[in-house]
Amino acid sequence: MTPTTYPVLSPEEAAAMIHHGATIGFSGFTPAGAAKAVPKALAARASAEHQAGRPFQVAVVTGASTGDSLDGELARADAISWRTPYQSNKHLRANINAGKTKFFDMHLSHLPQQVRCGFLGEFDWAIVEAADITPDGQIVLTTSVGASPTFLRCAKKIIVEVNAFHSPRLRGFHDIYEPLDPPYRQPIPIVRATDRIGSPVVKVDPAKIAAVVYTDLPDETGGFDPTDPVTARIGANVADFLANEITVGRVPREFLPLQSGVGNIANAVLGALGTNPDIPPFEMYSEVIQDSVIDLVRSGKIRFATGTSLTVAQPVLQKFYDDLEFFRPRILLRPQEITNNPEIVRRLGIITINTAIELDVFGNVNSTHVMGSNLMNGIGGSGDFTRNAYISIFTCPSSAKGGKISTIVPLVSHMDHSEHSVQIVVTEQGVADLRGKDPLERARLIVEKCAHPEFRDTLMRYVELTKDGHTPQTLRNAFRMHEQFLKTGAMSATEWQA
Ligand code: 0RQ
Repeated sequence: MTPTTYPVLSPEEAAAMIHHGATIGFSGFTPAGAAKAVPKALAARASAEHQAGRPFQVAVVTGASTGDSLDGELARADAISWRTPYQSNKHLRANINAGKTKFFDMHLSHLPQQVRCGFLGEFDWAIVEAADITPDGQIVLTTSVGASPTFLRCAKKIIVEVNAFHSPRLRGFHDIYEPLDPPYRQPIPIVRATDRIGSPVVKVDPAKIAAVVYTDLPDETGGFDPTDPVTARIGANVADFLANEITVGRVPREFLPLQSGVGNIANAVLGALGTNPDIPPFEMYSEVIQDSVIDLVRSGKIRFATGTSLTVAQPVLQKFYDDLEFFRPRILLRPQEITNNPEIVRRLGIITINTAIELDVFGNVNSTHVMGSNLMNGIGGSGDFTRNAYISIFTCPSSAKGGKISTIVPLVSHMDHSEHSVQIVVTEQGVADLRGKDPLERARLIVEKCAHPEFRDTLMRYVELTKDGHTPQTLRNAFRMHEQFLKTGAMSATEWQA
């Protein structure tokens, strides 16, 4: 429908309305559905202001990571004062690690409530991509929902990028539901992954819409690396583990909904689950719907998939649009507050699969910081799902950086998920089932089953160094492998101090 009632502006005119110091909630959860034209124009404006000797920075809040036109352009223009809750852009990451941009890492399910309750201050603008908008303020979102419903309700003013690249027929692929805040919160009435509880559109006050900007821009999603022997082995190990859980009766025969993280490994794991004949057709209650999910929905292995973003490569999105009516009853996008909601994750009994940067012999996981200091991406939704899982699985290759780093270490250099939330560890070497094990048993199992052979003896010697206490940690040695890497560029030849 033509939004005749709203001012139609160019991206530059829209960006000119935004003042230095503004706090902006942008649509986007991964590059899917991210605002594109206005943030790019805003970056150009910031650069011009800087050249004229004037300060210009804004606070950027999104659903999760975004595309290069948003995080990349604004970071390169040094236009972001602070950023939350997640990012994965190399330029922004560099600014954050150099201390130029303030970043705080948040559980993604927490964000919308914290925005509504004022924890992050007032929001001046919501800048949101839409497939369609009606004169009475009904917005059809595009390939992600993220935190957009909350930004749209809480921000003082709204700019809508109506992107012709996305089909207006996307109406019906979203289930928009915002819970009331405490003390008025009610149970969220989802008891099956397929339940719809909300509205297909976000309804906003039309008076708040300051501009509509017309665009025709693809999502800036990248593809995945082809599966290699290591990621294929990790995928096969996860699939075999889950098939055996069904055989022995710890997972019901009809299976349970799955959550799977983002990235190459997660994509390979889903591919392996799809080809394992002992895994029955299943449902996904996840955060990001990746390429492999679309293939599996088409083949019937995935009966239904719900997430907060549809993050797929362009050819895959094109095929999805070409066959929209096939996918309509099978794919549903929800706010991140609902996909990642602990209440629902626990109720549905979700099996969660996420990736670690490193994990320690006792089962603590670091998902976010390299060598304890440098931010990679952020915790994302991994904590929301892991902490509340029916079975929580962490995967990673047993070594990184061409074998110079053991991803299994005595003590994680930064902790995101504690041993209490981590049940199964999977590398290409094998599977460590930590359920019902004490710290020493866990340590022996992780080293024996999951460590790279190059580091296995060294790690086992660490585990056996001390018999003191409940958790056999020796503090003087706990970061020796990290120190060895920082000193020599490799963790091999680490010696333990007696
Ligand atoms: O570096 O990019 O320079 O090659 O980390 O590692 O092996 O390609 O794995 O793409 O699956 O990402 C944990 C980062 C894994 C991701 C992480 C280096 C490695 C490489 C990437 P290069 P891989 P993936 C819900 C789930 C947190 C959020 C989350 C992530 C790069 O999965 O961000 O779980 N997770 N969300 O070389 C030094 C180590 C390393 C290391 C890996 N021990 N030391 N570098 N790398 N291990 C979804 C959302 O929340 C959106």
